[in-house]
Amino acid sequence: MLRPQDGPTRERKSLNGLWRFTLDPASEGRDAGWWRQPLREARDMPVPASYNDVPVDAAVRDHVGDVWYQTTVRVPRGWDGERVVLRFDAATHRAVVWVDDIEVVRHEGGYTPFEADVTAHVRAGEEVRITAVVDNRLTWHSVPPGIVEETAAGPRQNYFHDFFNYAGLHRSVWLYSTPPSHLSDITVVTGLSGTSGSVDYQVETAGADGADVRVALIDAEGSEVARASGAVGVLSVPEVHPWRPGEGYLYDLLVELVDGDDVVDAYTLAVGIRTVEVRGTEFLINGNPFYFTGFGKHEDLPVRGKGHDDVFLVHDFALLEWIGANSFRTSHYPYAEEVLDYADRHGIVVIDETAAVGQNLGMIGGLTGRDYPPTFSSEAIDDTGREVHAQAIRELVARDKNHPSVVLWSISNEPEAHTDSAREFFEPLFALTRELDPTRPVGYVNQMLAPPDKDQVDQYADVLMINRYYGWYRQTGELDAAEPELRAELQEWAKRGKPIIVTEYGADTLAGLHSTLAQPWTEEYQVEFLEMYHRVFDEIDAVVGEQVWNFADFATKAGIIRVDGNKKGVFTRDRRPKAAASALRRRWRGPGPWRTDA
Ligand code: BDP
Repeated sequence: MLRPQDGPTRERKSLNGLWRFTLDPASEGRDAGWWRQPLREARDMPVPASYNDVPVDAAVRDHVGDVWYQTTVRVPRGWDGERVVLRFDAATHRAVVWVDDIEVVRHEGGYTPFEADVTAHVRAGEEVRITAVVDNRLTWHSVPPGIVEETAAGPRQNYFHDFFNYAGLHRSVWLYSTPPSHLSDITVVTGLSGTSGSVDYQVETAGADGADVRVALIDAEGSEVARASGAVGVLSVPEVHPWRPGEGYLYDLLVELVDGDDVVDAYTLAVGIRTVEVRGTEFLINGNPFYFTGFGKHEDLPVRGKGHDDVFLVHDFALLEWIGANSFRTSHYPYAEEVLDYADRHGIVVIDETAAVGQNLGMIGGLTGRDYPPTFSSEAIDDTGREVHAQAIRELVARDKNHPSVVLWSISNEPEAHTDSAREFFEPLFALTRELDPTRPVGYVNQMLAPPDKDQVDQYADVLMINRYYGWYRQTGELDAAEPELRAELQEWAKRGKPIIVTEYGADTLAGLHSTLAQPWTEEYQVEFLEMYHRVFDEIDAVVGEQVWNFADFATKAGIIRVDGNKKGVFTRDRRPKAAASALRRRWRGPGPWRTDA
């Protein structure tokens, strides 16, 4: 699926702004056909944003079930004869969309785009009503999973991950045009050999019998460096300027669908020429060992929740640069495509994660004292759940396959991994990911209950991604006791002969809380905690990355171990640095393996 783009043959119109919005607490709207008329008793709701925190209303914040969004849009006069597409960059967690009275698309999964060809339902110059019902319920058949529980006070959403279940239209909505004969997908795979580069490309078209494809590669200075024709081919780039961490050099691949001398459709794709490879315990980018520094992040902001925001996009990347981070993980779901574009342009390396998080009922049962069924079983995440997970992987790879910044797929965060059923669940998902993208390594993020002697899933992973909390959830406040435990476990993992990225380590820290003897929750403790981990990482060659949990404080559901959310941020939720920020900056901007040019 190609993103909407303005170009010589295509136009797009943003539907962002204030939509009409209403809750559907009694789940009446689908039966009553609420899409057929203007929503009754509706209020204004900005798009993109999570709806939860925008009105000051507990019924909205804690709503479980359907909400309805509606707007009208006038199709541009000039689009007569064009193909018209309605696209949602995301609707969390699932949606059905109508244009006037006609259902045009439905989609499962809160963090990947979907679209509908609405040409037959619109007329250039005329207005249409667009209605979307968005359902925030999490079930055993959603990614991530959850359970809706009926209580005397109404339905309650129970879920097993540690961030607030924000929902709504989190990303942009577009109406866009393409010619009826059009380019429908482009895939590139890049290579490097000495001073030359290559771009293997594959172009899909629709309704374009008899038309030809031609492509040209343009460098950042605007000069054409290679051209070819045919829907599949290879472009050779002598004296290539590679994309590399720290320098997001991009070429433009101009793809044209031509009929004789006529350009029927054109699309420009940014291409970074780089390679990724795992060799022994090394993670190589462009053949050079790469050491990941940075964070697990969240899409999380005051008021807008998970709504994409360009101001914080630019600000967060500025903070990454300030602190010397070269990478982040899209914990725990695919981020807005604007984020990946920015990472491409700025040479920031991305571990790209599906929304599979909280697939670990044994752990949750242990924490809550509740009895849950086995995670991967007919009573919880079953074959249907696995197919939903597989589809989430397909949509992630389809969306992000061309981003040079994406170097590693993470197919699940902290799932149960020590059981036979976990092994059986994940084996085909790893195989699927590799089949979809043979060019990038694949991994999953390991949790404490599946140490090296118990993990049954790590055998499928190219890279070991490990989250550990010695000194926080275990040996709380006892860094001297935590350090040997951490060292011993990492040394065990290192024997696997694969690269290790510690994808989470961190301590909740209340900004402004200080103590002379480092105590948990103080800024001093966070600094000493990180320093302890770094001491251990520096001793173990197989550790090729450190991503602190978390970049910034973030919202969670209420809980007795959360004070106004998770406070493991190195920055507060409004992006002020805690003491750990300067400590990390000293390390990551100082000498170390992360400074090697990849
Ligand atoms: C890990 C999870 C992450 C949590 C973190 C924590 O991967 O989502 O927020 O722990 O407890 O288990 O802070």
